[in-house]
Amino acid sequence: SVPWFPRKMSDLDSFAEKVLEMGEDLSADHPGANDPVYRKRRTEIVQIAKTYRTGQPIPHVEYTQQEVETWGAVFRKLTSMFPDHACREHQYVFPLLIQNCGYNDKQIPQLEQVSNFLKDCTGFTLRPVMGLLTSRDFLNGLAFRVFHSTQYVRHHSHPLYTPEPDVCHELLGHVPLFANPDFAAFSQEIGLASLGATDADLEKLATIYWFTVEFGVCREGEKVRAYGAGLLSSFGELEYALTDKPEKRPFDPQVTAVQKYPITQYQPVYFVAESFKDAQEKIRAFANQMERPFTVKYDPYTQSIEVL
Ligand code: H2B
Ligand code: FE
Repeated sequence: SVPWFPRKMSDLDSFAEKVLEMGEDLSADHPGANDPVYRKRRTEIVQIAKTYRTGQPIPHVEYTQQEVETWGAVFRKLTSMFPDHACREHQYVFPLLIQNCGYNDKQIPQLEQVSNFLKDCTGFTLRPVMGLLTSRDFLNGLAFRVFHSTQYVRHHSHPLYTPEPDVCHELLGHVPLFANPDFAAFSQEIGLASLGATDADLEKLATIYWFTVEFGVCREGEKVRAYGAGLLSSFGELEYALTDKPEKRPFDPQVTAVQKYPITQYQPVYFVAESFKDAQEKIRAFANQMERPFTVKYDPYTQSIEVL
């Protein structure tokens, strides 16, 4: 039988409290695990995601001075590297985020303002999330051009490190690319393929997501540049990924989907996309050969999925 999947955007409301970990609890090796003040603050911020429902504006978070300083350290470090490491689409959008969304090192941009900006660019919106969702729920959101975004900040003891997504990773790594029409279409294509997919196919799509949206690199003439958010939000791996040390293979969904990867070390292999349009077409072809007894189409007027 076909796994349940959301048919309309408001069906995503059912994921709100279904977090895997780090929603209200932190795993033992998290830098903030033994800091009660940090944990209390996390609990406070994730209440927004817990009670958020489709169509509502995302409530404002009044970030503390300590949180803003952590963001500032990440912002300064990464923005110094973007000119030589980020793909051209990221570099095109970044100044627009500075102008329109209050991106700078003195304040943390608010998800609501960023979401409205993305909506104008590509129809993507952000939705606050308590922590990690299952791969299925997370990818299903992309079918609606909805990106689940954390709103809390990593622990201040390690400003340049986080074992999980935080608002710095979302805003500096993911958001700029979702403003690009080709990248938005590519991301939605992965989301559409995930709707009602078998567990085996879902695993493959999650791996493809990992090697593209998180750790993807793309060709720019002679050079290779980063477009994956995991790279764009990690100064160490961003530097390393573009050297000759790791292997670079051409992006090919059939091959990429079964590549093994470590999650706590730098990647030994990266996949190079020729363009987001080319990558989207390849995902569509991949989806067509999946075992799924129907096809899906997104209707942007009703924000719902047609099943054919
Ligand atoms: N959940 C959240 N909240 N953010 C993510 O970036 C994320 C997730 N990534 N769940 C998913 C899993 C990813 O690792 C793939 C699709 O499994
Ligand atoms: Fe991410």
